[in-house]
Amino acid sequence: MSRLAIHVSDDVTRALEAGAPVVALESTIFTHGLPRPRNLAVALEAEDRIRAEGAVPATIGVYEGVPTVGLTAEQIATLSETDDIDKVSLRDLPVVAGLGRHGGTTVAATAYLANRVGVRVFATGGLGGVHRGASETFDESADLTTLAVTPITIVSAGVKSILDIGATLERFETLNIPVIGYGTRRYPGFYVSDSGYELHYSVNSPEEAAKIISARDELGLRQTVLLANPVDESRQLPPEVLDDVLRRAWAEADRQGIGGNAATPFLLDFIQRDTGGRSLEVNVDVYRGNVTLAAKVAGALSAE
Ligand code: PSU
Ligand code: MN
Repeated sequence: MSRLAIHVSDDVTRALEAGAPVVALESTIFTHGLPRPRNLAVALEAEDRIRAEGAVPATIGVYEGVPTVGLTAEQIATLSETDDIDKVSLRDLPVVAGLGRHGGTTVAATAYLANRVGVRVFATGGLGGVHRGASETFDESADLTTLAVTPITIVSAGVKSILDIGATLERFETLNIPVIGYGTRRYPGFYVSDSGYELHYSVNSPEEAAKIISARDELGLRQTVLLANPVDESRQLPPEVLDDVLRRAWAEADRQGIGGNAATPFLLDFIQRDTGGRSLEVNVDVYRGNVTLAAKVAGALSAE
């Protein structure tokens, strides 16, 4: 796909030319991850938060077949309300673009498009990774292999809670993807501030993060730098609540014979209903924190 096949909004183009801070946002979070009508509100609020930090938001998705960096509010609204919209990882991108369809881009596809046009920082909620039972099913997110060849920085609160977190951290290591805790040496567990796994490195400021990112670039390394930003402990889902709901959600999925691609929506929906919407509020809080930190890191990078 030629560079010209990607539409970049005027706002984002100007910011990139000026070396001003830009933060990429994915669209799967509002096309597939969050329920309507909250999805649209969260997507637009994320953009406002980035602007409030003095950066330019670049929400990324596929609109009528056009991979777009910097969707308009109207386009975001349309995508957030489209039934059965495609979830677009990297392998889906040429198909959805070629056939002129709408699509919500995953972390992998968003990182690819952002990096391709020169956006250096990307905020999301949770990353894809290794699914439970992957040693038999081979079900690993293409986020992993894409981040191994995409020199961007992603702020997340860990990986999706339903994944095999230990196995995912092993894959990050194999793929040479650095994982840096922000203000912590514990890997965050998305809904909870500590997944139970330790990290080798942490930073305490956007400037420190920017130094690592610049070093990666100067060394000519192609791997994403992952900044792992935990939700504040006072706002997390109580860990015992998460453990309990995950156990029951997995048991119910097994009982109903739900696996493969159907497992994620089933499990996330189970967690949301079972916690009476509490997990949704934590999900939104997690995202807010990541968006704000990403804008600060983008600011520190453009000040270097
Ligand atoms: N986290 C969630 N819900 C989601 C995702 C993350 O709580 O839907 C999305 C992200 O866009 C991520 C993608 O990149 O799921 C990974 O999906 P898969 O495992 O199919 O690659
Ligand atoms: Mn999969």
